[in-house]
This record gives sequence, structure tokens and C-alpha cells, in this order.
Amino acid sequence: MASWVVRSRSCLNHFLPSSRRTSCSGIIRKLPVAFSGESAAVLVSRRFESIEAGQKLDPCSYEEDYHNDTAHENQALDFPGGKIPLTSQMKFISEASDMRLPCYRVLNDDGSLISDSIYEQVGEELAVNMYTAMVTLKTMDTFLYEAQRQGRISFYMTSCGEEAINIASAAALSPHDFALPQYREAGVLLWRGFTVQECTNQCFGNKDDKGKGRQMPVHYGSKKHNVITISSPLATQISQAAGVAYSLKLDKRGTCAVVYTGDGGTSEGDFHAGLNFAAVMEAPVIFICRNNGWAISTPVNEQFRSDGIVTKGLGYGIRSIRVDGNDAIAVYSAIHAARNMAINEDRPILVEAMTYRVGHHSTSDDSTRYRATNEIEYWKTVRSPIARFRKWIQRNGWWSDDKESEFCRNTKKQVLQAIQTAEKMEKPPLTELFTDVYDQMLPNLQEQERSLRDAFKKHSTDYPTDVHV
Ligand SMILES: Cc1ncc(C[n+]2csc(CCOP(=O)(O)OP(=O)(O)O)c2C)c(N)n1
Ligand SMILES: [Mg+2]
Repeated sequence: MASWVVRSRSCLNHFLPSSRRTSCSGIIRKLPVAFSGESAAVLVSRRFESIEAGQKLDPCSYEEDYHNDTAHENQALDFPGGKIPLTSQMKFISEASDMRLPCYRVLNDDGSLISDSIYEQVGEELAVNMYTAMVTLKTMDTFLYEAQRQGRISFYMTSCGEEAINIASAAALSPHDFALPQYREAGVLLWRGFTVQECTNQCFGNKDDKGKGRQMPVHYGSKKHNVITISSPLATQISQAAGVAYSLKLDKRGTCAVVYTGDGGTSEGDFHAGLNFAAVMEAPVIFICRNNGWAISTPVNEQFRSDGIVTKGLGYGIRSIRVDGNDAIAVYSAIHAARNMAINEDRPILVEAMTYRVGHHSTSDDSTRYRATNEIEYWKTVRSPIARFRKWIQRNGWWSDDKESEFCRNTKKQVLQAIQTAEKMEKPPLTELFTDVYDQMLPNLQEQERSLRDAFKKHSTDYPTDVHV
């Protein structure tokens, strides 16, 4: 800080006539003791004998250097937060390490358990429930996506390729934990008992939609299931989650908050504010980042220069793990451990789940315009989280081809039935478009309602007939 101020003043002085030049000594005197005095002045005036020192960038060798650096034995800078060892080595922390951080995985691509892996046991009942929930999510996505293509709903987003993150994370949590999704996490709601019919009602915005048709499709939420309603502006849920978690801690609820974001969401300021806030307030929140490689058409290498998201945890003092998001057991185990740490130690945890967005970003997107179809196909088939988990449960004797056919047939029927029911149901009455914001409707809203009714009367053929005016 001191050197920055002194340098800035020196640079400025360089351009000014000598009569207007200012002295730096006053600045140094005004700075806090920790920043003032000799060291700052020395830093400014010193010329490096060689720039070689600055080019030695090995982030991992600090500890070793310090122990070898006998000249500074027992010397440290007293600073809030703990003593900082002093070193005569001028070393910058590298922007990257040679090897990318490893990714925790339990199941191989062929669904076999990796020997020596450490994981949370998943028994038959839980495993079958997880598998069938993933298939249900995929089936619902397939048919609601088609419904949008047929013009029956206005918009849709699938979780295709990310079913394991959805279901396995939800399975590792308690239903009392507060979930704050981004938008590609419908499986979390399904796992908690929000039905396919309820999802479908929301997408059609009919009178049974708890949001009364005011939200875009897939912007689910459920008070009953402790799932905070999705909001379209990216990342707002992340800083909110830090607050929710802090509140749960104050109330000693013994639960945590879990918040989901995509890789793109981490470029928002709210991501950084949320992580920092949670770390400082020691809030029990699990940040789950679905790193699916893409933020609409922006690939991750145009989004950030760090080794993904997991490395950002260190910067905020947050314990973090990178996990294979297409391995349901790894996700389940990591979230299970994260939850225990978050609640028992009052701390946030960051989980980066590596996956791939197999579908288009939404029905407003055509991803074949910006990525190779064989890349999509590879993740859809070889790296499918559902196929991998099925191989594992089938190998355990917990699933069979016959069970698969029967389950798929029934689920397809159930989803189609839900769509037909939701479509036939009338829309919420027009009056409700203006309620719930204020305790009493304000004159400007009354005016807007009158004007909308007039427009309905005048142009009745342009408005849907199933809206009760
Ligand atoms: C504040 C804000 N900026 C931009 C958008 C438009 N937008 C919607 S989704 C999205 C990409 C998000 O990508 P990511 O977080 O990786 O999630 P994914 O879609 O991959 O699951 C963008 C830019 C938005 N909704 N809100
Ligand atoms: Mg993404």
C-alpha cells in the first residue's frame, strides 16, 4: 500500500514542474505503523539486481524455502490473523501449478468401483431410489422440452447430463436443509417430493402453479420443501445462501443451506461476495458449482483463467473439493461429508462438480452453432451419469433390464398424463396478477389492472381464452 502510494506520487511528480512537486515523506508518516517506515521506502528505491528472482514461480516451495532460510529463523510479521513468516526470497505465487487439481471419483466409466476409494456406503434401497429419480428427471425433461417445441409452453431448460449432481447431492442432504437452486436443478425438488405434476403445472403456469403463473417456466420454488424460488438474474441466490446459512446457525437449527451455481454464475460479483461473507461469518453453507463447461455459448476457458472453481475456495479461506459430477456415488459422498463439516464445524464448503451440459442451454439456444456434435455425443453416451450408475446397480443385482423397461414405460405415461392435466387446467384469474406484492393494492396497480381489462375486451381474440378475466 505504502509503496503503491509513494510510487504513484513519484510518477506524477515526474510529469510536473519542480515548483509543484510534492514530497512523499508526509504520506509515509500518515500510514499505519505496519505499512510505514523503512521497508516501504526501501522497496521504492531499490533496483532489482536481476529479474530472475521474479521469474521463479513455484507456489508450492514456500514452506521449504522458509525452513531453509536460516537468516530469518524465528522472524515473522505480527499481523491480525496470525504470524506471517519473513523471507528474503522474492517469489511470486504462480498463477497456475503444473498439474490441475485432481477430481474425486469412485465409479469408473464402466460403473465399476475404483479399488481403495473412500466413499459413503449406498445401500440397495437408496441406490434404486437415486437411479429411478435420475430417470424420472430425464423423462420429464425429454417431454417438457418437446412440449415447448410444439408451442405448448413458452420456455424450458433440461438438466440433461447433470442428473447425478441433482439427485445425488439432494440425497445426501436433509429435507430440512434450505436449497437455493440456479435453474438446472429440478431434480433436487423431485427428490424432496415436489411432483412431476407440480413441475408441469409451473411450466404451464396454470391455477395450481404456486407461483400463479408469474414466473418463467422452470423457475420452481416450494416453501413446503425448503427450496427457495429460482430467480432469473444469475448468482443472486449465492449471497442469499450465505445469509440463510448464517440465520440457520443463529437459530441453532442443526441444518445447513445448499446453493447451486453454474460455472458462468461464478463470474458474478455475488459469487465472490457470497463466499467471502460465508467464510467470515462461519456460515454452514455448501456451495455447489456445476462446472458443465459452458455458460450458454461461452466456454470455461473464456470465463476464467484459474484451474476451474475449486481453487477459488482457498482465496476465501473455504475448504473445497473437486468431484466427478457424473459419478453419483462420488457426489453423494462428497456432499455427505461437506454437510457434516458445514454443520458440525460451522463452516462453508465449496464443491466443484465436473460435468457437461449435454442439452442446449435452453429452448432459446442451439448449441450446435458453437460446439462440436461429436463432443456432445461423447458426453451423452460414454460419460452418461445415468448409464454409469445403472451399470453399478445392475452389477450389484439391484436392477435388471426388465425393471428398466417397466419403470421407463410407467414414467413416460406418468409424465405425459401430467402434461395433459396441466395443459387442460385453467390459468390463474387475472386479478391475481396484481396481488401479493403489497398488503393492499396501490392506486397505480389498480389503474394497471383496469387498463389490462380494457385491452382484453378490445382485443379478445389476441388473448388466451382460458384466462378468467
Ligand atoms: C445477471 C445475469 N446476467 C446474464 C444473464 C443471462 N444468462 C442466463 S443463463 C447464463 C449462463 C449461465 O451459465 P452457467 O452459470 O454456467 O450455468 P449453466 O447454464 O451452464 O447451467 C447467462 C449469461 C442472467 N440471467 N443474469
Ligand atoms: Mg455452465
